[in-house]
Amino acid sequence: MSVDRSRLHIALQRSGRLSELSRDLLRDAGLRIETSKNALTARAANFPADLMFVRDDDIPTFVSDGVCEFGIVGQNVLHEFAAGTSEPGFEVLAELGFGQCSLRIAVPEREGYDGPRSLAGQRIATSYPRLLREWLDRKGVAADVVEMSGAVELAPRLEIAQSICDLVSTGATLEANGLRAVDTVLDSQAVLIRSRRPLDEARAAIADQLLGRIEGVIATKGSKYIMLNASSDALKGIVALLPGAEAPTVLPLHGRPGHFAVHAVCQESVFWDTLQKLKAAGASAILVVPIEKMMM
Ligand code: PRT
Ligand code: ZN
Repeated sequence: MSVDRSRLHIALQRSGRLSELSRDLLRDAGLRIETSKNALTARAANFPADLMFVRDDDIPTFVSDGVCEFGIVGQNVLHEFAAGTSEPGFEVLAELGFGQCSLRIAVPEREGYDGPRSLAGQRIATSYPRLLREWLDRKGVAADVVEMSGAVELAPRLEIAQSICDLVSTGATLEANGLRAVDTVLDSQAVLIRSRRPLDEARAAIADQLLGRIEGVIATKGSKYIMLNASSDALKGIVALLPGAEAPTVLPLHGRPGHFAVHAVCQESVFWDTLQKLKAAGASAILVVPIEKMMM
């Protein structure tokens, strides 16, 4: 596969928990991506970028080596990779708000746990040996790390280890295996990373464009546009109630002296109880609308 150096290259997980959400993010950023089921690469039809579909574990290497300028990967995979390198060849640009999970220590349900020192002298099975080792060192605990590439939660039952360190989201897998989470090594979500290798001017401009769009998508997801009417004496209290709104626009209402329309972008969700508080503070005709696109 030859790499076209006039285009950007973005490494995404080929198939797994992050695949669809990563593609959705790029689609929301306006990239038209047409893929066939088993394709290893895809071209954005309307933007100078190619996607490379790889195993998530390979994404930090691809980006560090400059094979791909951008990548989307879980912090768990990224930090495990970085723990083994002196100077990682990537930088983290944004947290993406999906793929949330935690790397947790879990012990058999009936075992007691009195903090990290309870693990001293144990064998702990994990697919994240470097992160676990760093955490144990930070806690000053001497324990054996047993590396497994999968099915870590079976280790205590198979007597390969006494406890485990594995990713957890709902906790159902731990429960099904008679384990309980007792400590957290890392909280994780998907992040956008960028290679530290310098780009020529033309591609640096494309990279900035892509980044601006992705930042816009992230900002849009958590934001709402809110409109309401208020009298001048209620204005101050109402503006203070608007969640995450900076500098709202206040416009006089035609034909209603002393009354104003307030428009604001709220950088947080607007819940029903906020609307009730706004109403109680004197707001009327309250409208909350989704934002489709945003560029800061
Ligand atoms: O083939 P490839 O190497 O690309 O994929 P993979 O099998 O290594 O990864 P994949 O697709 O399972 O996960 C990709 C990324 O999703 C991970 O690196 C995390 O960043 C993130 N993620 C989010 C998770 C989970 N949630 C998660 N629950 N990754 C794994 N799990 C596992 C967990 O370890 C448990 O065994 O899913 C199982 C179910 O979890 P519970 O707690 O909901 O029962
Ligand atoms: Zn993987």
